[in-house]
Amino acid sequence: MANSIIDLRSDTVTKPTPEMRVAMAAAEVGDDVYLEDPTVNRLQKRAAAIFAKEAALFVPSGTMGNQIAIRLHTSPGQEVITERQGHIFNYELAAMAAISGVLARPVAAPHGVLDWDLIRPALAPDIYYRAPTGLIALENTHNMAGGTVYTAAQIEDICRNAHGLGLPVHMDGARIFNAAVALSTDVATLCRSCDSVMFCLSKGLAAPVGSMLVGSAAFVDRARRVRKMLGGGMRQVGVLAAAGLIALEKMPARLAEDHENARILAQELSDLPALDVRPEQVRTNIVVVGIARTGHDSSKMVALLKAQGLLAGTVDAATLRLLTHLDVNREQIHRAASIFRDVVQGQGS
Ligand code: TLP
Repeated sequence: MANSIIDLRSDTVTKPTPEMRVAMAAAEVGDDVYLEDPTVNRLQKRAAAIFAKEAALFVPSGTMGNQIAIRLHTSPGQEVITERQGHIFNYELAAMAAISGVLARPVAAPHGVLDWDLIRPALAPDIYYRAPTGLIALENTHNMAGGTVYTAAQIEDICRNAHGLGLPVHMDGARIFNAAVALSTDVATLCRSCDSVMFCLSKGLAAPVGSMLVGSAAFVDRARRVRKMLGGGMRQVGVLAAAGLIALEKMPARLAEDHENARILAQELSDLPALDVRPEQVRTNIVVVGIARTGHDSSKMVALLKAQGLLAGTVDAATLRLLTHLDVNREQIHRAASIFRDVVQGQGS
């Protein structure tokens, strides 16, 4: 039965809440390319205020938000320092090369969390045959490393060093509210020193579509032009912004529940010797599961779990990724763990 499927592939699968649907139907709208959509304008104002930045821009996706930022912070022929498992490096179709003419300089970091000692050696020396470093891009929470978090102090240290060299720092904060909740802080504090921040309304915050790009007024003004160039200028988009406003105002408060579910899931899976799970490293809503000892690769494992009604995502051939979210409850978390138990013990194959 379709409704008995437990979908832990991503928090992107969340459906808009009934309150969002009502707000979408009632949304006041206008042509946002003329800056005349009152609901979009309200959402942008609120996002800027919550992040304590001058301005914000509604964009169709996290990818577009990140790529607009890269385009604005860099010049063709430069490099962007990113963590080796980072989203902008691995999952955005080489867009930084295609759109901005820049090259990623990936740096591996424990749990996906960079620091200045790791970044320093990756900075291009000032030699005519090396591509200059143009930008440092951080990811908080770090998706593929398992929802790991940068603290405000770690971010500030990177920004202070980067700014000392005249380098901007962009935050891929697709799940920045998860990080803030895990750290018992707020997003403004976490992103205080970042030159730009992208965050998603459509992941754990459950809006159907949309992300925000936040920064200075001048940056957002230029970002609006690049968004238009990329085909992201939208018209009566207040119908989406209305859901985004509810996502922004109301949904962060429930993320702790997702984090608790992720910890419980990790704990239960760690009882299975065939799996490699570290519950103590689960800080937010992402659980990575090493499956090398099961004798199956990720695609086989995903198929076996799916046959039992559990949808899982993959990081690589030996690692699965499970995300908790609004549309999965505690009972389903226990059931997911028991499906894993059956599959690794050979009863589900
Ligand atoms: N992440 C998706 C997939 O693309 C992997 C997911 O299911 O987690 N930054 C980060 C850190 C992300 O996790 C994502 C999406 C994005 C950017 C891009 O957002 P969208 O999908 O809106 O373009």
